[in-house]
Order: sequence, then C-alpha cells, then structure tokens
Amino acid sequence: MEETEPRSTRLPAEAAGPAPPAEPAAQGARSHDPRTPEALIELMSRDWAPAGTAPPRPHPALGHFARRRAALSALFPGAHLAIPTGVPAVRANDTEHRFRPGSDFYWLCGHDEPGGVLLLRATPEGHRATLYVEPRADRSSPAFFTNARTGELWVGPRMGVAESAAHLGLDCAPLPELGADLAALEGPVLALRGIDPELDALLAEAPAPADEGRLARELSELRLVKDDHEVLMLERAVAATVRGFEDVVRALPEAMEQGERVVEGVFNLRARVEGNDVGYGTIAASGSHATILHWTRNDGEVRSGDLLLLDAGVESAELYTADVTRTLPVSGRFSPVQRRVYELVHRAQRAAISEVRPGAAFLAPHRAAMRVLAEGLVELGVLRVSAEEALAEDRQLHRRYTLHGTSHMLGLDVHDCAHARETEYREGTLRPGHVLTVEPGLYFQADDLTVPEDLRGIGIRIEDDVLVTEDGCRVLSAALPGEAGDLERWMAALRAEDPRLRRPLG
Ligand SMILES: [Mn+2]
Repeated sequence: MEETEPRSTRLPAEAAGPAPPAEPAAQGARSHDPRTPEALIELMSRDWAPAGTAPPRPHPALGHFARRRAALSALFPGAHLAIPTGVPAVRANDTEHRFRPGSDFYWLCGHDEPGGVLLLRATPEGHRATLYVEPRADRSSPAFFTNARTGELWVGPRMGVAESAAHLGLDCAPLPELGADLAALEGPVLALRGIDPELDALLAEAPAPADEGRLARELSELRLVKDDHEVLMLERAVAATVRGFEDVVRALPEAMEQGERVVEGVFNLRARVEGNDVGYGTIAASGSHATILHWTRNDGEVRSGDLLLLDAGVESAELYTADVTRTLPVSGRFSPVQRRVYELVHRAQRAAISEVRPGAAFLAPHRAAMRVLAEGLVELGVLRVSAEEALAEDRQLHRRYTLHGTSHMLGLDVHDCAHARETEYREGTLRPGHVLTVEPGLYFQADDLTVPEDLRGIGIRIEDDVLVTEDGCRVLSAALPGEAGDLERWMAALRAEDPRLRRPLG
C-alpha cells in the first residue's frame, strides 16, 4: 500500500519523548480489555470483607460416585486412569457456550466446573483418586478482576480445591499441579483423549497405550445399568419434560402466529427453569418439517391443519436427560388421514414396548415395531410388496419410510453409552436398570412419488422413555398420553384452562 502521509510531518522518535512502559496484558485479558495500571491493582486488591467460611454441603450422590469409581478401578488393576471433563466449547471468536461437564467424568465424581481432570493412580492397594480442579481466582490475587476467563469478578465464584474436596468427599488438588504429577507416574496412563486439549498435550510425550480405547468402552458399559439415584434423576427429567410439553400445548395459539420458534422457546424455557438445559437441540417440526429427522432450525410456520412433531427433553440439574416425542394436531383434532397414520405408529410403539423386559434382545422392540409398520404400509398402499418381502434382511424396503432405529440407551447422554461393544448394546440383551427410548416413526416426504398424495408431507414419531424392571418395564413418560383420542382430550383440557390459573413456571 502506498504511503500517503508526508514524511516531513512525522516527528523523529527522540522528539516524542520516552514511550510509557508497555503494560503487559494480564493473563486471560482479551484484545479489547483496557490495560491495568499498578495503582489500580493496588486499589482493587484491598478492603474486601472476609469471605464466608460455611463449608459446602456434601453432594447427595457422593456414595454413588465412590461406588462407580470402585467399579471402574476393579476393571483396570495396575493402570493409571485420567478422565477429563473438558472445557467450554467456543461459540464464536471469544464467546463460549455454557459449560456442561463431560458425562463420564461427571458420572464418576459429580464435579461440574470446567477444566477438571479425575486421576485414578494405580497403587498396590488399588486406585487412589485425585480430582484436579481449577483453583479459585478469588480476592486474594489480582486475577480475580484481571482474568476475564476465570476471575471471579467476571465469572462468579467457583468451588475450588478445598470446597470441592468437602463437597465431593474426594481428594482434590490444584489443576496446575497435574502436569508434574502425571510426569512422576510410572507406567502407562490410560486417558479419555479428545476432550481436554491441555490434558492431551500433557500426555503427548508418551505414546498412547495400545488398549486405551478400553477405558471409554468400559465406562460406557458400566453406565448401561442405572443405579437407583440415576433412575430418580431420569424421573425428574421426564417430569419436567412433561410440563414442557404441556407448556407447548398452551402456547399453540401463539405458535400459530409466530411459528416453530415459539414452540422451541417455550419448551426451552421450561428446561432452563426446572433443569440445567435441554438435553439436545429441540426439534419443533411442523407440517412437512416433521419428515426431516433432525429439524432443529425451528423457523417455520405452524398451521392449524398441520401436525407438530415435538422431540424434546429437559436435562435435569444433575444432567440426566429425557428424550420424548409427541406428534400433535395443531388444531387439537387429527384429520382422518392423519389419524390413520398416527394410529399405525402408535400400534407399532405399543408392540415395541410390550417386548421390553429383562432377557429380551435389545433389538426385539425394534423388530416388533418394524413388523407392525411394514404391514401398515402395505395396507396404506405405500408398500407395493408384501410385508414379508419388505422386511427380509437383504431388502428392508419399509425403511424408506421408517428411516431410523427404534431405541437407544438414555442417561447422562441422550444417546447414552455410545462406546459400549455391540455385544453389550445393539446385539445384546436388556437387563434391569437399562433405560431406553422406544420411538418408531413414519415419514412421508412431501416429494416422495411412491406415497399416495394425501399422505405426502406427514411425519409422525411417538417416543417414550422406558426403564427395564425385574419383571418387565416401566414407561417413565407415561404421564403424556400416546393414544390418539387421549392425546386430543389432553390437549383440549390444557387449552380449556383459564390462562389466569396457568401453573407458574418453577
Ligand atoms: Mn430419541
């Protein structure tokens, strides 16, 4: 670029006088933060009232965390294990998503602040657990106001080392000591990698042990069977989700004016008020959007004669999520053709749920649902071959309209236990304490020329959360009606409520 400024107007460097000493940017300061003179640091560092000394209350699930660590420990004698929680995900530039702990980490210790690492050191007497946590950035050092990422003036107080130890009944150490402590260990360290870049960097020197993948796998397999506390947490998540669905039905008149955004916003408000957040991106899919499996744009219209497919789950404060779907007639009444498809999907779902019991194949509910749907598709004139032919392993023609599997495990993650072996999960058998979804659907794309015209653009899914019990199963989300007539009556009752009597949030 050509210089436009005449050289003659520039002052020689000496004539400008000595430049003020460059103040180094404080750690954690961003490019737009003002620099901080010493005098201000001196002023900010004094005259704060003493901090309160009440010790934090013990975590209600502390004993469960210890039992889970012992179960993991028993599977890895002699191996050191490092399980990180991760760091906040970047949303854009220097703004982040709200932090949500890593599921395996949280399952083992219940700590909910970013950056922590749980280290299980192998000793001759078994594993010794230490939780490394970010120390507090409290009034005792200028970082409390100079570090925009961790300073308590910016992000609020954290629990820190001593308080975490008291709260979780676990040895805790400052995170900056982790590197030296890892370096001092003899023998391989098995870690969950790809979650915390700083832990990955600390471990980069030594080659990853060959069997490292076993750690993620065993954690997933341990998490398959939920303990009593986890079932309670899932029940809470489901109960809040039911209230979120009720909120959405009450808000349908506004949704008809403002569209799917209202549906998402209303449900997500309930999730934030009663839980931590939604457990996954809410799918608020009206009309033919319901045929798009992961419709999360949620920016379409909601019209009176259409169906609204709502697939949404509240994640409880303890991070367990529900995963529920209902397909609602926006007007409150199914049209005859909508009802026909809805009742078919509902029959498939009933057939699938009746297969859920200990000892049954994980895929038994899916097979039952697919049989009902394939036969129904023949009756609807969609499939032009027999159900038998469509269902043949080497054909699977019904899947043009059923698209996805019927079940997945549910827990801290919406698709829980994802690293379990096939033999323990997809090809395995159901056991008491498993919690799975049962969610068959039918999807007739608006442009599918194989589908009779009056069915095109209809998408229906019905999804419940089911606990395998000792002698069968319990539908955790049974408070939401599934049968078409029940669903219509439930919607009518919610709409008849005097708005002044609406149940307040919370
Ligand atoms: Mn699901």
